Amino acid sequence: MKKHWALLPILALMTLGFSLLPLQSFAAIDSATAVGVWLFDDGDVSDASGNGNDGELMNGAEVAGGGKWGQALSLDGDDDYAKIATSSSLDSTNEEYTGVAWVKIQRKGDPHGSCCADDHMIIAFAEGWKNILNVFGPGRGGNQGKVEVGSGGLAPSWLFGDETVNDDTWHHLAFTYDGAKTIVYIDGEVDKEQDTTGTFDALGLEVNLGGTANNARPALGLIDEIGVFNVPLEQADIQTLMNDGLGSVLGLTPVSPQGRLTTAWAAIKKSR
Ligand SMILES: [Ca+2]
Ligand SMILES: [Ca+2]
Repeated sequence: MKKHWALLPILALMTLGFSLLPLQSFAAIDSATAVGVWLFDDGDVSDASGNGNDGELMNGAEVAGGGKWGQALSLDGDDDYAKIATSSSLDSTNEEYTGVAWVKIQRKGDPHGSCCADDHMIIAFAEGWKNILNVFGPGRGGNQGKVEVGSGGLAPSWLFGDETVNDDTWHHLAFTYDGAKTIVYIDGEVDKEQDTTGTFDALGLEVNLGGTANNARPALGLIDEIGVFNVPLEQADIQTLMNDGLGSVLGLTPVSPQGRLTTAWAAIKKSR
C-alpha cells in the first residue's frame, strides 16, 4: 500500500499537467499585444483589436468578397490604399514589432529599370519609410515579387528575401523585429533573417495599408487579415495565426470552421 500512496503526488501532477494542455495551445499569443487587427469582414477597415485604429478607404479602394476568409481589402494597383490615423497604440510598436497579412498579389508587368514607385506596399508607417512590409514591383527587375521589410530607422535599414509572392495566389507574410533581429516569414517559414539594431523611428506616423498617401507603391490585388503587434511573435505563433486566422486566435470571431463558413456565407449573401 505504501508504494501506491507514494504514487499519488505524481498522479496529481500528471492530472494537473494534462488539464493545462488545452489552455497552452492558445496561451502563446496575448491578445493585448495586438494593437491593430483589420479583418475587413464588416465591409470596412474597422479595427477589431479594441484599440480604435479604424481606417478609411482612399481613392476608390474597396472591401470586397473573395478574401482569404470572408471579405478583404481590394486594391487597383493605381492609387488605392487605406489610411489609419496616428495613435499611441500604433506608437507602442516602435521598438518591438510583428506585422502579418494574407496577400493575393498580381504581377504588374514586365521588369523595367526604375525603382520603386510600382512596388506593392502591404503595411507602411509610410512617412519617411519608417516601418514597411512591401512586395517588390517591376521596377526591381529580377527581384520583382520578393518581400521587403525594414525601416529607415533601423541599421541595416532593409532586408528582402528569396521567394516571390506575386503569383495571384494567397500567401501569408510576416515581419518580426525584437530589437536584435529582423525576420521575414512567407507562408509560415523563415524566408530571410538579419541581425539588426535600432528602433523604427516611427512615432506619430499614420499607417497605410495597400499603398501610401503620396500615391506611391499601390498594391494590385487583395489583402486580408492584417495584424500589427507590439511584440515579436515566434514562428509557432505566426503559423498559428496563419492556420487558424487572426480573429479566431485572438478570440474576436468564432473558433470553429463553422464560424468561418458562416462569415463566408454572409459575405456571399451580401454580394448578391
Ligand atoms: Ca483608385
Ligand atoms: Ca477577411
